[in-house]
Amino acid sequence: MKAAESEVPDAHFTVDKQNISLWPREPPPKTGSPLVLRKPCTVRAVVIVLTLVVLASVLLQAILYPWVMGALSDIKTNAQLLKGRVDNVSTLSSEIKRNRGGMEAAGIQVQMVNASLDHMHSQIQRLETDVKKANAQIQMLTKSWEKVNNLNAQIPELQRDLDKASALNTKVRALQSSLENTGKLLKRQSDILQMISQGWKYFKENFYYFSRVSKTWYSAQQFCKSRDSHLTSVTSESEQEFLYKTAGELVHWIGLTKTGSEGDWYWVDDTPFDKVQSMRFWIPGEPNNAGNSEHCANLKMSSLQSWNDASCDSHFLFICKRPYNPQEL
Ligand SMILES: [Ca+2]
Repeated sequence: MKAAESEVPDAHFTVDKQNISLWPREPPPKTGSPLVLRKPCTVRAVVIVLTLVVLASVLLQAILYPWVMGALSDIKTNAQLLKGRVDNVSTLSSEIKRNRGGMEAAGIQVQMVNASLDHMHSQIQRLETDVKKANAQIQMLTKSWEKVNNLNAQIPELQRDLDKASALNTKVRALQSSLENTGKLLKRQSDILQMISQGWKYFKENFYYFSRVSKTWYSAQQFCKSRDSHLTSVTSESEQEFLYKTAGELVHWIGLTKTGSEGDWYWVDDTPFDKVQSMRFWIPGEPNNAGNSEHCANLKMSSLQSWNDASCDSHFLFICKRPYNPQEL
């Protein structure tokens, strides 16, 4: 090649008046020289072609470069977009993975929710059953309430009947009490009549028996005891009056005696002897304990002052006294 370059002079290029010339490094030949025009046409054509090629190449470069650069820029942009999309796809993939885990958890929760829904459904069915039962009970209660209302309406009338019944009951009790009292009175009358028929006399809740035979004081007391009584005691002026009037003018033993020749007087039926109150019933001057042997008392006079002390062995009529006791008769 170097040898070829050394042998072939450098060519120069110029454009003169629409004529393109190619010549060696030496100064260019003067125009209009007939010697230069003699170079072979082939070389000139080649040079022209080459020049055209170079020009075309330059023009192409000038034309294509911006397009290529733009294309490259677009490619870069597309590549960046692609990279971004790839990144997005990667992000989406990771998100999908995370969402998949979330979906699984959500699936479990959905199952749990389904189980809860089933449970709630069964509870709702039970509640429906309970509500039906409650409705049935409400209907029964309503019917019962209607019955109660009907009864309530009858209450005033029943109250009036009850008041009447109460008043009647009060009357019945009064009648019953009256009847009981009447029964007691009848029994009392019957008892008294029975005792009177046996020779007893009745005075202020006591029966008195006036004997028809004479006895000593002791024998008389024994007789009275055999008939559930004692020789009589005297505890009031009215009783004294009843006794002496019934006895008439006849002497009767009464139940007053002494514990001894010098003892105190006492009633044989255990009635307490009131010495002071009894002073008014003695005959004036009595008791004189004549012969120091008068230790029993009798009813001697037909007056309030009628008592006399006499010998207990003397024989006189006597008076027995028996309190009226409905339980004993
Ligand atoms: Ca006397």
